[in-house]
Parts: sequence; structure tokens; C-alpha cells
Amino acid sequence: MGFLAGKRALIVGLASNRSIAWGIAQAMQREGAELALTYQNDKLQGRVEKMAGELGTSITLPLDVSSDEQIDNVFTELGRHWDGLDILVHSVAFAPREALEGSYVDSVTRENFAAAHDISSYSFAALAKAARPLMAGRNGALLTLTYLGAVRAMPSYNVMGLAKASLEANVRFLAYSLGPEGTRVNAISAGPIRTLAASGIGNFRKLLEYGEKNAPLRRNVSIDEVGNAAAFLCSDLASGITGEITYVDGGYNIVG
Ligand code: 0WD
Repeated sequence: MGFLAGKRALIVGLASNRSIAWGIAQAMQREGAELALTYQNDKLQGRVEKMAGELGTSITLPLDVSSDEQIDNVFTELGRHWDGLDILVHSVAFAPREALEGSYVDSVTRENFAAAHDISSYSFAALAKAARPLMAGRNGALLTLTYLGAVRAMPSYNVMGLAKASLEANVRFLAYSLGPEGTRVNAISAGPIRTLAASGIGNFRKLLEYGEKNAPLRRNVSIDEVGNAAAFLCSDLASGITGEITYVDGGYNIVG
């Protein structure tokens, strides 16, 4: 029996079979969790339904996290299938492409700052609020995905670094708010992985090459490795861990 047997998990942020959310969904399913998946728009619906089939679930729901109405609908619909929710994974980020190249000071605008923070950080709190009635009192766990650019200045990541810093603060404040209800809140700070979202970041290839040369493990990490850590953090094995940022990056962040 897997260590997530009996748990029900909603996974937000599946875009392809390279998505970090796909690694997480597979690890959680392997450990015995029942899954529900969301898709951002009609274009992704068919692909996510196919992935749901591979994971043995038929619960797929539309969710663009910029819409309060869609956020409410997801939990109303989920409540028709399940009487409670144990795990919520937020694997979503967005910044306009032009914000992710060149220098930060040249590329940041009021508009791209607001969009990056809304989709990449606020949406985590919005989902936590909307999921609360289904999650309270079940020793539930929320998980989001962040990146080293939250705490270090680096080329190209630009306004997304600020949004991830906000997201990491969100993890701490949500952990503090929801702890009394028994809900834990954590983040994984993943090393660079080639996905659709990553392809929008200028010079991403250089980040991969640099990680391979300089991380203690001398390689980059896979979505399976992030998935395994996510399954652990959302399980009762991690019952004493909340408000933490756990690095799954081959140790890259410790190298000065
Ligand atoms: O190197 C990497 N790939 C890393 C990613 C290193 C460290 C962290 N991360 C983070 C990302 O910042 C993000 O928070 O992991 C999370 C997942 O990203 P991913 O798996 O790298 O990327 P991807 O497979 O593209 O999934 C992210 C998805 C979007 O895909 P697109 O292709 O559109 O960027 O987030 C979803 C979307 O499907 N998304 C939304 N979902 C609902 N509503 C929205 C939205 N408004 N916007 C984006």
C-alpha cells in the first residue's frame, strides 16, 4: 500500500507530459492517491483528459486561475465527486514573454508586474481560500512550486523572481493561517527543467548547462524527482513540516 493511500489530491498546472505537475501526479498516483486534474483552457482539455485516463481518474475540470468564478466552480464541482480534499498542488506561473528577457529594469512594467504576481502568487492564496471548506480538519497539505530566482538576482528571470519571492512569503503566511486547522503549506524550489513554461525564459539553456557543471550532483533534476519529494511533503510522513521551501535542485542552491 502506498503512503498516500486514501488521500484525494487536486493537481492544478498540467500543460504537457513535461510539466512538473505530471511528475507530481504520477508519483501521487503511484503512492495510492485518488486524483482530480484541471486544465487551463479548451486547447489543453483533450491532452489533460488523456493524461487523466493514464492516471485512472475521470475527474477533469476547467480552471483559469485568473478567474474567481472558475476558482469557485472548481471546488463546487469537486464537492459533487468528493466529500473532502486532502492535497492541493499549485504548479502554475505566468509572466508575459517580453518580461523574461533582457535586463529587469528595462523589462518591468506596471502591467507585467501585476500579471506575474496575480497568476504566479495570488492564485495560490485564492485556491487555498476556496479549498478551505473541503480541506479543513483533515490533516491536509497545500504545495506550490518556486525557483531560486525568488532569493537571488539572476539574468532573464526578472519580474518572475519577484513573483516567486511573493509566493514564498505566501507559503509562510498561509502556513501560519491554516496551521490551526491542521492544514500544512509547503513549496518545492525545483532546479531548472525543460518544460513549456521554461521555454519562455531567455537563456534557459545556459541555466541547464550551468547547473549540470556546478550543482553538487553535477546534473539537473527530473520531474520524477520533484514528484517524489512532492508526494512525501503532501503525505502524513511529513506531518511535522509546514511553511518550508524544500530545494530539489541537485544541491545547486548551496554552492556559492
Ligand atoms: O525549470 C522549471 N521548469 C521550473 C519550474 C523550476 C522551478 C519552478 N518551476 C515552477 C514554475 O514556475 C511553475 O510555477 O513550476 C511550476 C510549473 O511549471 P512547469 O511545469 O515548468 O511548466 P508548464 O508545464 O508550462 O506548466 C505551467 C502551467 C502553464 O503552462 P504554460 O505552458 O501556459 O506556461 O501553468 C499553467 C499553464 O497551463 N497556467 C495556468 N493555469 C491556470 N490558469 C495559468 C492560468 N491563468 N497560467 C499558466
